[in-house]
Amino acid sequence: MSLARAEPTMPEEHYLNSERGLWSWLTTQDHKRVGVMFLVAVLLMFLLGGCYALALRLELLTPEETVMGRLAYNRAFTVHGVVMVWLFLIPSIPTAFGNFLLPLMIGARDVAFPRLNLASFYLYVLGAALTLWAMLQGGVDTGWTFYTPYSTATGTDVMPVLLGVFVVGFSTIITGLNFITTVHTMRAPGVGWMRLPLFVWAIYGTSIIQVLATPVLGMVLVLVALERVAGVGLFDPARGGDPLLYQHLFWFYSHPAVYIMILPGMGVISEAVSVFSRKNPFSYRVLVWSTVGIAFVGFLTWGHHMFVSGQSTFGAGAFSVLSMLVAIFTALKIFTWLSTMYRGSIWVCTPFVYVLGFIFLLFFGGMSGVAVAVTSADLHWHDTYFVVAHFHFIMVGASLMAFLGALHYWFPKMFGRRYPEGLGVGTAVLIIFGFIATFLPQFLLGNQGMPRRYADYPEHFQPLHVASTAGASLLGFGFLIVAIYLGWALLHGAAAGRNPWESRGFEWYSASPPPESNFHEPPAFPHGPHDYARPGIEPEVGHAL
Ligand code: HEM
Ligand SMILES: [Cu+2]
Repeated sequence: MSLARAEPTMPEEHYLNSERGLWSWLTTQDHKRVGVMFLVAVLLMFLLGGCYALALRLELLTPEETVMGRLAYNRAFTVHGVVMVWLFLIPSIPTAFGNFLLPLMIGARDVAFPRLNLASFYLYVLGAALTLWAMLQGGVDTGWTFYTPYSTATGTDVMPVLLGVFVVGFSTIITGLNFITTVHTMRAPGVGWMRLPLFVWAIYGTSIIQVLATPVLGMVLVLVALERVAGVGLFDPARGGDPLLYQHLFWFYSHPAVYIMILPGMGVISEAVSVFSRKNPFSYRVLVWSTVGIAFVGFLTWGHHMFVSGQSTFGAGAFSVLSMLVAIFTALKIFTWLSTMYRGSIWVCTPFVYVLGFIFLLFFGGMSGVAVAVTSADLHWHDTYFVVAHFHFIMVGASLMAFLGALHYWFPKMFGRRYPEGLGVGTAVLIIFGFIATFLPQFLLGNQGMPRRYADYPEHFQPLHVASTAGASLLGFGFLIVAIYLGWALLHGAAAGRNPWESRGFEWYSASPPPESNFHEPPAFPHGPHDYARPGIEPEVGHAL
């Protein structure tokens, strides 16, 4: 580092201040502003879902009633699941970071359809409002999966939730179409397919799943609604229907949907591993093709949610083997990330701690996935806390780690400021530790036979539940610290400069925060987005503006 280098400064005009006033935000067509609005919205949903999570853990502190009765518990876990899955995890990384970064990362001025992008945000807000309205009406007790025939029979207010999730689905489809079109048509000269940043590949793969799978969800929600209001008899055995038909349709969407939740996170990690090891990815192609592979095979494994539904031995075996295939693609990614780190010059900063958390927890969650994909083992674990632990390891442990990693990695780009690095690293460690304390005991609980979705339990399960609740408190405390220091950094953080991580990624070619038009001059990228090792190219020095 030379002494002559100037302290970074904030650019005078950027997308945050180019136009002022609430109205200019609400009517904006700038993908960056839409991304920031989505970020605020999904963070609010995360806060809400998180409060419910803490309430659930509090109830489970003692074997008998602690803070709520059984009916209230059913409604609380439904709100928690619905909000976390449908309103937080599925939209989070694509809508917030995808919107903000995708055009910057391919050197484009905006997404292909900026107005549609804004419409997608309003559809999301409308859908979320409908869903949450049902809560005010007393809540719903179906769980996030809306299994029939219970969801068509329960007296709680299911209709607004179905409608809300249906509308959010439209938002997802529109965003996916917009991203696919953007990647196909708006890449700057020189940004070929095999030169796309890995995050863009991940968002592209996710968009394809979103566009192909979400309509199935939309249809099944409409069918449940029809069953409720008109009693058409598709799912209700009393009317000659078949509840298994519901489960097939639901999981035909919802298994691919779990990859909507994890693929974008894998994209974040692929970027960050390379930057913070200062190395090219061990194999760019493996990372790309495993993304495509996961997007494809993810459609063929839905039956592993139905091993105990009486499906044929052949069916169960086929779904079991296909599930393992997805695990192989995931393992290829993990192998590639670790090989990228191997002998790299590792820079341990906040996003990198989240990267390590992600890889470890994905590995653990993935292995437990392989375990539950073994049909005979799943007979024992199905509908127990073992499954709860499995999907939380992946959805919270991995997807959420990636979300937090993305937030810390791109915060300087989005807002032009830095947060306190030491506090960031310390809190990341605390969060990972809190996470493990929360969910590791749940594997043991499940294995001992603790069923999911029960408010009360036999006394001998209590010690493990207490451990889990204690972990959840740590986790909640960790998020609170993150909220505080990021909020502080937003207003008072030091200027970050254009490229504080000295990344080769294309998004760092623009100022931080970027100008309204993304780049001051039409971008020409002299190297690939992960070219750290090519001789003759010095790492970008990005401290000055
Ligand atoms: C990588 C991302 C993954 C995510 C986000 C994920 C998520 C989930 C979720 C949400 C559930 C529970 C659904 C419910 O009933 O509420 C679940 C269950 C299950 N997962 Fe995963 N999973 C992932 C990976 C895997 C892998 C790699 C496998 C197999 C190799 C797998 C196998 C299973 C099986 C068999 C079940 C059903 C268990 C049961 O209900 O008895 N998962 N997963
Ligand atoms: Cu699945």
